[in-house]
Amino acid sequence: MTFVQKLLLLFSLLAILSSCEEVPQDPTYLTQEALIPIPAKVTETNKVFPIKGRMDLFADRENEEIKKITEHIANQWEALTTYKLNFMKVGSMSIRGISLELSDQHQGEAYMLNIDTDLIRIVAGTSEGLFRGWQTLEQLVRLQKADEKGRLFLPTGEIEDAPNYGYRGTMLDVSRHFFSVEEVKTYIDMIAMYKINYLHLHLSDDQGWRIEIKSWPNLTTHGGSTEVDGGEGGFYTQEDYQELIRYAQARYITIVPEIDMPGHTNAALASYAELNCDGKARELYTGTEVGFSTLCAEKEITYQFVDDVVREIASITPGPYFHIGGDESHVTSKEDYITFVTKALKIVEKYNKTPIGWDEINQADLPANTVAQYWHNAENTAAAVGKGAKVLMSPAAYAYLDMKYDSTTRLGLSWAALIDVKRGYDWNPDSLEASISKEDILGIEAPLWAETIENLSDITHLAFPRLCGYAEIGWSAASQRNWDAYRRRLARHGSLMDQMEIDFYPSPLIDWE
Ligand code: TNX
Repeated sequence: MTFVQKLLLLFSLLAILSSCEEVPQDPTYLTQEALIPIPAKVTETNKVFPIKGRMDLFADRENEEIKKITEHIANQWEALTTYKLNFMKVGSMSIRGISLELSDQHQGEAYMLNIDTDLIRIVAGTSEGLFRGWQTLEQLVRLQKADEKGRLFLPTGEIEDAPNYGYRGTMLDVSRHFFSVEEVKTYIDMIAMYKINYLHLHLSDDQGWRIEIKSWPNLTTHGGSTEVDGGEGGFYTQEDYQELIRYAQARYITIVPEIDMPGHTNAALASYAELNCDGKARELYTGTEVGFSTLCAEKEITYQFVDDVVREIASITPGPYFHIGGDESHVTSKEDYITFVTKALKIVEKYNKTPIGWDEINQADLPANTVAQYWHNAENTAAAVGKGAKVLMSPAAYAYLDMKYDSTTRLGLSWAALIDVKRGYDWNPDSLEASISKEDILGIEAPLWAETIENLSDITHLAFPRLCGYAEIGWSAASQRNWDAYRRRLARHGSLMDQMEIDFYPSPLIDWE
């Protein structure tokens, strides 16, 4: 042993001795923690891990992905506990800490989180899995209350966890009302707490075009200049969009861009006269009707336009998906619709993205890996499955975040249903429709349309707490889900949402703590 090693050993021993101060004698119960989504398996060892003072974070920081995770964890840990974490190599000597370990025992997002009295281990097969384990640990820390002496402890035990579906998403409509980069970032932090891993941005609609397209600049300068009720609108530059992508990526959330076509295109039709069959530019629109606009399926320029838009967005989108919309094209003839959607899907493929469309796209020829997003028509969806498509479950009557909770809700719409917190939680994507079975389902997505919402607090009032339930449907197996138990866990998330400044709807169905 070298002199330095001896010295280190001495320091460690001294630190261990000094840390032998009292810890609570009462047993702890990791199995009783109100985690959402509920993990696959929890076992408890009834001791405590004290959150205090100097702690180390062991990880292989030569791995770039893991290095980014360690920085994220260190920032969050300090914000939550006021304590700093020291970065250390895996296996180095230490007193107390958190270690991140890769192991081929796990795959994808699966992870193991073991909390012992002086070491917390997160083990996963991928960096994504390590991050999911951290998200569970973060939530556990947030759920703890300090004791009379102001001390914080974590309950010890082990969590083995893996997701039910690989796609657990939410959609934000930034077209009907525009939301700033800062607002979307804050929302990303909130949805990350519940292991949501896809954020679908509805970037264009009749009321506004929200993403810069360099080859068609009027789309944003003119088409992005207003919103529902005539507010000033706005748009993301390509840099803004990439900043959102990076911010989401650091939380292991993938952005899915949507350009809604051939209907829901008034903002584009107002910006470029040549996209209209009659060659006349439309007026900008600030109402909330749907189904009155269409791109001109017969014109060559239309497909040049689609090609440019898809090419520019695809080139700055690292995620695998591109959403072409395709809903409610009530003024497009069926023949034109099929022509248009078939061509648009091919263009998405040409730029190496997997196409997603609302369930109406079943009418077109679908490339083999297409995703049909089920929102209102199960037959359409089943027909798409018959053509080889996978399904994203967004049934409006259960999963639309823009539906009112009850008839007194100030914000939101009610055309599909009133969706209280129980209705939003208590359904099963695998058995909702006889014609859609589990093996066809890619995952679940809860869309938030923005006709009635104008700011972050409006967003969170409709999204929370229902999104916590959709996150659990997406992550936890059906056998783990139970309304009564969920209701009690959710009650403990009131203070967690307060902590995160989530202005949620305090549903009377929950006995908030
Ligand atoms: C239907 S859902 C729409 C949207 C509206 C929404 C309002 C879907 C694919 N289309 O254009 O915003 O209802 O709830």
